[in-house]
Amino acid sequence: MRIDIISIFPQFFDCLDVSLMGKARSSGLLQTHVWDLRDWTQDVHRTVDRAPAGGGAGMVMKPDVWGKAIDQVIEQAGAAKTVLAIPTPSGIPLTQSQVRDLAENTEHLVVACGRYEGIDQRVGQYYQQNTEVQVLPFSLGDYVLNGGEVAAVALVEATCRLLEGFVGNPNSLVEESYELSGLLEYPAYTQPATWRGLEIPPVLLSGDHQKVKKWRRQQSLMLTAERRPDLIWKLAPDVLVKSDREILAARGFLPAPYRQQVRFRRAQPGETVTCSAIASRLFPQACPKDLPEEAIACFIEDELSEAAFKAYLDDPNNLIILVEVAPVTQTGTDDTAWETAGYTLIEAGAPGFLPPEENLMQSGGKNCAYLSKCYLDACWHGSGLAGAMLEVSHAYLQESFPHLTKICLGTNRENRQALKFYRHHGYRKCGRRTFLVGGIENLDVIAVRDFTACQVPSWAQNVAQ
Ligand code: 6GU
Repeated sequence: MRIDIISIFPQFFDCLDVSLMGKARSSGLLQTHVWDLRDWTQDVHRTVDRAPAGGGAGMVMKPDVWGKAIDQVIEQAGAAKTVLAIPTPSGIPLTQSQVRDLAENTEHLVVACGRYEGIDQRVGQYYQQNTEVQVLPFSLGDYVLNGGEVAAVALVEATCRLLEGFVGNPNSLVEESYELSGLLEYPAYTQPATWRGLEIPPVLLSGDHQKVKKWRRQQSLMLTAERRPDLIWKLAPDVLVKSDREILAARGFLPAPYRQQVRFRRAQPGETVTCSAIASRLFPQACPKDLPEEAIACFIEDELSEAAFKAYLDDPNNLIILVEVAPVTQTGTDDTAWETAGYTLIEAGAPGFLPPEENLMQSGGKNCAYLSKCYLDACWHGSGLAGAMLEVSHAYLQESFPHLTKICLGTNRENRQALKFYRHHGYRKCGRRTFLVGGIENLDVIAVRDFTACQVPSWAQNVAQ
């Protein structure tokens, strides 16, 4: 690749001689030429700028000087096609895919570095008319530099490192941020294991490659959600697996194809209407197909009424977590637009708490909370939201009742989907019970999760609203 850089500060580009850039140049992979724009002036003052037409502050670079300079470097290079890159804060933000396209498809690159208030508009316009030239006005980001020189160096370095044979180990390119995954890169560590009281995360020293891989993926997702939510919304649906979606949902994101924000919060005393409404709406969705409607209606009236939820909410040993979703089109400032999509109810309590029912007590033992309810609107099945809701509920439980080391639940033994879900989230079968819905006996499996053996994942923690 040949690169011509035209600037009124040619010394600025001495930096291209150092490090890898210098190596690529001496190896012939890259030819760079730096030109002083003033060499194309004809007056004694070597003038390159004039006052802006129409008045105003600053100076504008003259098109006649630029035209001669650009014509000459294009002619000298003799390439079939030239990309004319013009750094400007009003340009298109430079991206990795644009830079990759340049590295792969460009024989000749000219960078025209403007200073002051920019280059006369007609320069870009003129070369755009030329089919052998592609004009690329680009910006590094939403801030203003004094001139295009820094941006030119950024463009050249980002492009050149992608040239075949430039980087020693081509693998070091593929795992990077923005490449392939669309996520930011996970954090890196090296020896010493302890530095100024800070440890390398133990998983990285465990030698368990599967665990390391999982941890890094989790870090990438959490970092991207935190720093670059715009990238989360741009993710293609097929780059995310269920566990990725659970992590993102816990951090407030339901990416494509859903494209909605989500939040979790503990229901407050007094929210009886909200709780009763969501519980009554979701209970029928989760019932076995053959359960009579009257039995379901009866259960809702008795157990999921506002009065029932008043009793739940008034007891500080209960924890109700609400899941609320909002369309991504609104900013989330309008509180009324968030809709309840699911909830959990956990019964916990004083040291040595035992789950309420006789057979649950025997199965779970002491220091065991009871996941009494866990419901999510069926429209979210497959979105990762259920897993997020469950783990976030576990995290709230641990935060509020740290003495409880276990949690148990009962679920219909015919409900394969639920059984698989709970098993995946660390619950293990430990008994049976009969569960009455409107006087009809249902056979339940009892399962327990031990937090000492299966910790609450870090991604589910600190998501409190
Ligand atoms: Cl390309 N030029 C200038 N002058 N300022 C910038 C920029 C470019 N990108 C961000 N700020």
